[in-house]
Amino acid sequence: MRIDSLRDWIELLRREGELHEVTAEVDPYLEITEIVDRTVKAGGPALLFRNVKGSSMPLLINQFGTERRMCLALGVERLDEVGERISDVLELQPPQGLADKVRSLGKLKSFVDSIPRTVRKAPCQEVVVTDGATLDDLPIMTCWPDDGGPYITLPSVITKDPVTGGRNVGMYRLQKYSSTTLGLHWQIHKDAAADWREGAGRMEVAIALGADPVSTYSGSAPIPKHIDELMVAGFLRGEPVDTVQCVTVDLKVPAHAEIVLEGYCERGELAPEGPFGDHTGYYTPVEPFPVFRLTAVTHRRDPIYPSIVVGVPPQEDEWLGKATERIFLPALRMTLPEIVDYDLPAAGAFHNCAIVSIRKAYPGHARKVMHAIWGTGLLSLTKAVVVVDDWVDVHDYGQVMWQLGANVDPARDVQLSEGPLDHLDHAPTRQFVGGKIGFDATRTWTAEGYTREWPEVVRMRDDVRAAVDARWEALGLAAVPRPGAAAPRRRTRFGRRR
Ligand SMILES: Cc1cc2nc3c(=O)[nH]c(=O)nc-3n(C[C@H](O)[C@H](O)[C@H](O)COP(=O)(O)O)c2cc1C
Ligand SMILES: [Mn+2]
Repeated sequence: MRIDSLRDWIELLRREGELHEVTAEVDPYLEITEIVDRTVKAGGPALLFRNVKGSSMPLLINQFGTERRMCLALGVERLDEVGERISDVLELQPPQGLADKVRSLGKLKSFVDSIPRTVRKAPCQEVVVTDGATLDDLPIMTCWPDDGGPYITLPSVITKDPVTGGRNVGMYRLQKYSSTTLGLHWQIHKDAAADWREGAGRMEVAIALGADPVSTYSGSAPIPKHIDELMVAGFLRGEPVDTVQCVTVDLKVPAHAEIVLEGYCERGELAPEGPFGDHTGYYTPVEPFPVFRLTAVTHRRDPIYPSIVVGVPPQEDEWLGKATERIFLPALRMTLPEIVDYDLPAAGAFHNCAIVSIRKAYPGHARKVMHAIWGTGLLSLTKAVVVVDDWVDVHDYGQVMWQLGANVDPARDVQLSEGPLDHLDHAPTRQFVGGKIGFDATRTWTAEGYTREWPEVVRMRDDVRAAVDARWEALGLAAVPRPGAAAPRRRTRFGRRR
């Protein structure tokens, strides 16, 4: 089924038993957060609140809160499938024979077909309000007790590069200052912040709320600046995203969005933004950010408002982050083919830790990979890198701890460095810069100075395992789940069918 809009998506969630509707009145001030926090941590359904105090709009939340729903949104069985489709295109070789040419054309076509279309008439403009446009009709949540105010938490913030004219879509939270102004929390390393720095004077901004789930997701993905997130969304959907020209600004927005906020900010005008209970699990402090001034609100008839809560992990954003981790593995392998797999623990807020398994081929290889991670896109903000051998399951944190404990000599295997850190990281003494640490938990080679014999992992012989397999039922052990392997073997959590 094609999911062109948030409504299609809600229908799909309902049919799949993944949606719970709440008709009782709920308060967008703290109460929804408490309900959602419990629901997310219990692996519960998406929630559609029909009756939000102070607003006539229903509020959708927890749409991405489980692996299954993230897969449903992307139309895949496993998150790795998406990466595989991308690597198909990335690894496109000059075609050899005719059959090869046809196949390559198919792959290229799927790329060309990803380019957003422009439509004249769009659902998101069924209702257009310019005079007297206000944010007061939206059920904007105040998530945590010490938050600086209500925040729009799941927006697609659309801006244009002042030099190239290229579009950017970013998921940046927006603090409600007044009926017509918002704080634009694009952090220093993000693309919209670059759009802001590189120009002068007024900068137009459009904010889409409630786009189709893939377009929404794309705003959270660390896509290189010169690539339009909506094109990536089109590729992931297998269907281009329809866009429409805004009414009061020169920007195009997803045509099927529920609500669009049009406006601008003036370069040079900043206002205090924060505090906000963030995905680090801590409040981020008050800092100056640009001010969005509303010029129009357009929306569908009976719009639905989308929201998300972040806070002490795990939260709903875990699965947006995991989708990104899986989708970007092939791109990472383009420059680092030695990487077998990687894992960014959600509990490490994604940027605090990366576990990487590699096919080690030469002395010092693990350190090369650490430095590469510290030099790649937004991954460069990673604080700790753990490198393990190819057979280790990076998603099995028990196995990773085992390797760290068993293989690391802190006098030899720790690499300290320095570099940029995440905008939200409160640990470094100075904001934005600080230390990096790498752990080489791979087997140490003689060529790396190891003077003893590195021991073998304790593994059962294959013939014994096969014999026990054959006897399992006869031993009356049918009810005991058969372990995948007695010896460490790769088991990809994201490769499991559900
Ligand atoms: C729920 C959620 C909220 C986010 N809030 C912010 C934010 O307020 N500011 C920010 O700079 N990044 C935020 N991010 C991360 C960005 O969306 C992400 O870094 C994305 O790559 C930014 O787009 P860009 O690469 O085009 O700048 C958030 C991500 C998620 C999943
Ligand atoms: Mn971008």
